[in-house]
Amino acid sequence: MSERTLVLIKPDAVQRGLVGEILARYERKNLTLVAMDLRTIDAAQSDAHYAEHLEKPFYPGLRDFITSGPLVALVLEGDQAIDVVRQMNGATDSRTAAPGSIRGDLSISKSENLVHASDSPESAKRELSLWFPHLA
Ligand code: FUP
Repeated sequence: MSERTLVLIKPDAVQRGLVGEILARYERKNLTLVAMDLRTIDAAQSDAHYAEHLEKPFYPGLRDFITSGPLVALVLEGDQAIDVVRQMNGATDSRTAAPGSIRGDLSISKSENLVHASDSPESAKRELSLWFPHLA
């Protein structure tokens, strides 16, 4: 079943010049690029996006990081795109993420882990309306 998922190519990836590499992987997988925007977000957008993490001890650092510079927000579409993109991104902690995944190949950090992707249909719906409210 075709799905849409919200992906962020995070500020560390932009800063390291990895946007092209990461985007190319999603394109080669034959996911459809529905929307793409380079933007720098403020603390309010971070709080809304990471609502489930607001009280976590790592959140202040995460908010500083995600607001530290431009990121690229994407909407990707394809058959089971939510799970497919999560697999391509790899485990949250890049140090243990599988080789072949974006995090496993390109990052060695648990916090600066290059990418975000929606983790369920419910998250995708919420995140798509938060980041791209003009899309249906
Ligand atoms: P993920 O769904 O893989 O992006 O991971 P989570 O929703 O669990 O965490 C969101 C972000 O918080 C991660 F991308 C990195 C950051 N994080 C930390 O910095 N430290 C932690 O201990 C856990 C998560």
